[in-house]
Amino acid sequence: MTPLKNKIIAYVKQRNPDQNEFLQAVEEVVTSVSRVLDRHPEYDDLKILERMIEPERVISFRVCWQDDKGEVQINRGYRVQMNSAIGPYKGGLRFHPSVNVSILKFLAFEQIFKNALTSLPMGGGKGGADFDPKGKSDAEIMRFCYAFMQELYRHIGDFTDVPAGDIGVGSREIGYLFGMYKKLKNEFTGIITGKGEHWGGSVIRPEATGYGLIYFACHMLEANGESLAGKKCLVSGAGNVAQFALEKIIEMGGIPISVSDSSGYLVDKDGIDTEKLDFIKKIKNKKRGRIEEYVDQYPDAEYHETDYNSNPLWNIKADCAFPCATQNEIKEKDAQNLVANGIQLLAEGANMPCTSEAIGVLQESKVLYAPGKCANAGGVAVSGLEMTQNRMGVYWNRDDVDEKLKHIMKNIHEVCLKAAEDYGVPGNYLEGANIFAFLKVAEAMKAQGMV
Ligand code: NDP
Ligand code: 2IT
Repeated sequence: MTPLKNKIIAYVKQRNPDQNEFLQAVEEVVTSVSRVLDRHPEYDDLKILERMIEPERVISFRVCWQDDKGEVQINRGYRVQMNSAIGPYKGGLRFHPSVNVSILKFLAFEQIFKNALTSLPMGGGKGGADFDPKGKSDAEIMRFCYAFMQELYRHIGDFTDVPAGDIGVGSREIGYLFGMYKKLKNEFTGIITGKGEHWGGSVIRPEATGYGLIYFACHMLEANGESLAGKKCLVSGAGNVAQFALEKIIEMGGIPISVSDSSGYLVDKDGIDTEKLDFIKKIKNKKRGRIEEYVDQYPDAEYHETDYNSNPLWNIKADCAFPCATQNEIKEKDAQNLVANGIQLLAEGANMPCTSEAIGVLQESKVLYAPGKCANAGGVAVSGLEMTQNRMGVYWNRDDVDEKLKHIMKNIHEVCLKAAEDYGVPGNYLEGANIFAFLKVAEAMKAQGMV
């Protein structure tokens, strides 16, 4: 390890004991930043990285609500306002029982870099609650969202902090959250993105992360004289990001052969086509049903429960892999399996789905690898476009937004490769993304002084 890496890791460990996910996210960035600091010692003198690692504000609050049986329930709500150097805090809300400060800090830290890459003026933030939406009635979801917003509304605003969705928070939850904000403040402003098309939302926001991921992957392949046509693709997850990644893979002529959820994974060697994808949406979108139900309709497909130590999903022969479920779902052994089966490309739809050991295996084996902060930035990019539309009071149609999304993903691809080239690590998307984004945010922090 370099002296800088040692210093920063020791510092983060000492100040944030037990925050393993946050430490992992920071560790990944430090190597890239040391390359920058060699050329820009002024950022070291100003302790820019140390400042980026310290959230500007962490808000933690009680969320008290009543379930359908009349019982009182208590959850923990959070908002991590990480960095506002280049714009208002921006990032999703996650409702999942695993949510804690370490996970939200890792997500908020990644979001600083991702948002900087979009070329739009957005700072980094993330929030959520340790609430489990699984098995909850619609009325319970509504009461929880209302209770959550009754505290969060004090801390957000269209020029302060603009949340959106993430795991467990989709269009239904955004509707309830926005409704309560509007009632409390008596104003209709763009304080959250992912709204419905007819009440301030942007078309293509639901599709944007999955579509953007596949646009990005196509650029990676194109840069290597290849295309997605005819390529077999492994996809994990079956939620928002996975569904629209599948849709775009099919449109681009690729052949998706898997999906998964927190119970298990499904392989359909004949390929998942549009009709089968519609069935997946039917299973997952209303009631968060189990992906296992797919085999009732398509008995040639195989369903298996997941083994968390080494997930057999990643041991299926394919050309491209798109993890779209959650953090650390691809471990070292999974990456070794992917490589042994000749995988060409892995682009992250989820945030930090590969452990650092897994990334090491992919990079050593020269697999085309793109981290979430560049490959899944399409979602927050269209959120940024939604903010612009809200402020201007305009409506952009599907073609307008899709064109802008394509342009943004192409630009991210270019700036990552250029930064990687400039800093002597050609073709390395991870280094390129970190270097480009760090430079941009660091320059803004330097200009704004010691705030
Ligand atoms: P959804 O809640 O819509 O879907 C999540 C999917 O992943 C579900 O299939 C879920 O299974 C599965 N999953 C969740 N947690 C686990 C777990 N611990 N183990 C195994 N499977 C799990 O979320 P999204 O699709 O929105 O988010 C997926 C990933 O993409 C996350 O990492 C998120 O941070 C990232 N992301 C999302 C963006 C967005 O715009 N929504 C933007 C950029 C990144 P089950 O149904 O059983 O819960
Ligand atoms: O991880 C992410 O980029 C998101 N969950 C989307 C954030 C947003 O503000 O649209």
